[in-house]
Amino acid sequence: MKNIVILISGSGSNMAAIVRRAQQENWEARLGARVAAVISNKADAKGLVFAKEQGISTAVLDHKAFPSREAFDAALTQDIDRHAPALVVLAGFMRILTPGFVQHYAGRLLNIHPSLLPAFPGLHTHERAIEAGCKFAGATVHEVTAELDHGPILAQAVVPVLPDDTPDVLAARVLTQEHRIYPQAVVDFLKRPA
Ligand code: NHR
Ligand code: GAR
Repeated sequence: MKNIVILISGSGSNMAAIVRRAQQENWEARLGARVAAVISNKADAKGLVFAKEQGISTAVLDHKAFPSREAFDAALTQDIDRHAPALVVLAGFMRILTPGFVQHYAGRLLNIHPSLLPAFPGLHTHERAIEAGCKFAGATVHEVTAELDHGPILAQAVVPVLPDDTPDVLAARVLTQEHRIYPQAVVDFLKRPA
């Protein structure tokens, strides 16, 4: 069985979209894959409730309890590797990961970023896209490398930026597309020849 471990920090709607798609398409039988665990760096992440309801193993690892990024990432690696994952999925995970962590999961670590990379890596992407006068925005699924939001692009979706958009309104429009392309990118990854 290919185990998928999903890391979240917040509402976990991308995680939920992946879990639902796995159920609808019976990934266990059809792809030999399952979402084995959901791990959050925030105890109050809403996504944890959904994951528990689905009977998925959950864990919380508070980054503030660790003296350094390296120490947090080492503990996170231990929690993740309990599940011997074929794939680790960042889904609204808000901590930058150290080069050692990224190296450990090289080739099996995906992220979704709420912009059309290479435009607007980092935070506050919707505000920056509106501020720049962009007519289009979107989301990008990419492989995670040590350089933030710069790994190989696997999928993108485009949405218009409308005249009266606020960052929240644009974020919601982008998020709808994220829920479509992220589960598909995971399927595509799982179907890759070993
Ligand atoms: N780590 C590496 N090495 N490479 C990437 O491409 C990564 C990554 C970790 C997370 C997601 C990313 C995004 O899609 C991601 C990609 C957090 C921050 C950030 O600045 C930036 C980008 C992303 C995630 N985080 C602050 C930090 O100090 C904390 C912000 C907060 O807690 O709200 O880690 O956008
Ligand atoms: C998503 O829009 C995701 O692209 C973005 O946060 C949202 C998480 O929503 N990720 C980042 O900004 C990473 N820095 P979700 O928790 O409902 O999936």
